[in-house]
Amino acid sequence: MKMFKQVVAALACSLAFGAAHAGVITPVTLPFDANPDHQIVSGATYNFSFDLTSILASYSASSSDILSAYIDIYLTDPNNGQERYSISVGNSLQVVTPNGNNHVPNGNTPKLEQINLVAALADLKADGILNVAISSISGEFYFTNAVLSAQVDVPEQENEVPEPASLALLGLGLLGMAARRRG
Ligand SMILES: [Ca+2]
Ligand SMILES: [Ca+2]
Repeated sequence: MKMFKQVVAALACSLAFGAAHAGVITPVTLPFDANPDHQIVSGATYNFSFDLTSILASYSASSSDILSAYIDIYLTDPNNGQERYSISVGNSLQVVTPNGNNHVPNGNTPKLEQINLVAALADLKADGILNVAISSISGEFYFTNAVLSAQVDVPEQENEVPEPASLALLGLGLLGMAARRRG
């Protein structure tokens, strides 16, 4: 029985060592493109989502972490005129509404609205999905595309070959056990 406990202790030590890997910080960029560009008229809302699991299949809130993230949203106003918009990120956890009455410069040169995720970061972390809603308060404009950029801490593969260090620890444990049996 004592010997059994020592073997278990040696194994537990080995396994604990193997599981203590730091994750890998992975920069991720996830594009979303409206093709053709999507016109958002006065009073209308355009909804879309980013889904990190589409490019990080192993992502889960319990095993991964998102250290930081931001989204770039590109808008154009080829029909010109004044317009005001509101962008809701993470189901209204963050809402951005610029000042002024001409939120998108007239013409085909895109306006970049960059939103650093703060309150909405938890929403993205929860399941890897982030909802974005672009609403026109007044006037019309076009949504062209958006990009999610994130620093994700993903775990290493679980089915990797045991590390030499783990095997060495296991070996030491077994040697120690053998020594005790002799002594
Ligand atoms: Ca316009
Ligand atoms: Ca405009």
